[in-house]
Amino acid sequence: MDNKITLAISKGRILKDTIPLLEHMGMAPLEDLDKTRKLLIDTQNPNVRVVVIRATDVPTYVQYGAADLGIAGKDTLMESRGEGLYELLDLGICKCKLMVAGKPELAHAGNRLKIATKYVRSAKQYFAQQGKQVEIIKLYGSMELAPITGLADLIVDLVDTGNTLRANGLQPLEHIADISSRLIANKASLKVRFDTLQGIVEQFQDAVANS
Ligand code: PRT
Ligand code: MG
Repeated sequence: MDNKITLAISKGRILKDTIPLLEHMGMAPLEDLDKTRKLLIDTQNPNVRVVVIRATDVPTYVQYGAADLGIAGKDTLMESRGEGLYELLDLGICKCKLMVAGKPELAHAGNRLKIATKYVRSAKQYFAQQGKQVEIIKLYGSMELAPITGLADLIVDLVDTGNTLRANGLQPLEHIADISSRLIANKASLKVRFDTLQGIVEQFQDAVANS
């Protein structure tokens, strides 16, 4: 491995909203990320390259130091243990809310509520704080289907416009957390390469404020 700084970014909407920031910073990827099959991509900054990976893998790459920096949703970070990494900056992109949603009439069912979610850790923590005993059912997608089919009483999912919920006859019920994407760093990298990483963090700050 050479001595470049590696920035891990998750595919999909976070990548899409990160590109303008990278362009502002003179750190745009040198290949069209929609077309290339490469996973390790050089940028306009000769000292920085990016890896584009699944959202849930970003904290893992950064935690183990395979990437020095990463960009991940707060939702993803709340699900990871967060060991070995620092959250440095709120990038203010990909904003949404983590919410309890469902049909209001099922929200207070007398028996132990069944909650379908991809956010097991956040859901457990939230309902424990509420003093509610719930059964968590782990899903990997299409949470909205669970209350409709009777798999669960409620869901915990990300909500932006609320259109997806409405289209499926569901409503946002309780707010758990405000979500946006964060710049994270490997703790050891930050110590060893402080000046270089600090410079990149300042560039991100400037891009967030001015792009
Ligand atoms: O496929 P994969 O599981 O990897 O991810 P994904 O397809 O759910 O989304 P991706 O990878 O493009 O981006 C995921 C990240 O974007 C999340 O971790 C959040 O930090 C952020 N983000 C911001 C969102 C949303 N807004 C969002 N609205 N991620 C997902 N959604 C989904 C939500 O799950 C629901 O299905 O959009 C739907 C709700 O949107 P509205 O506008 O109908 O309310
Ligand atoms: Mg997806």
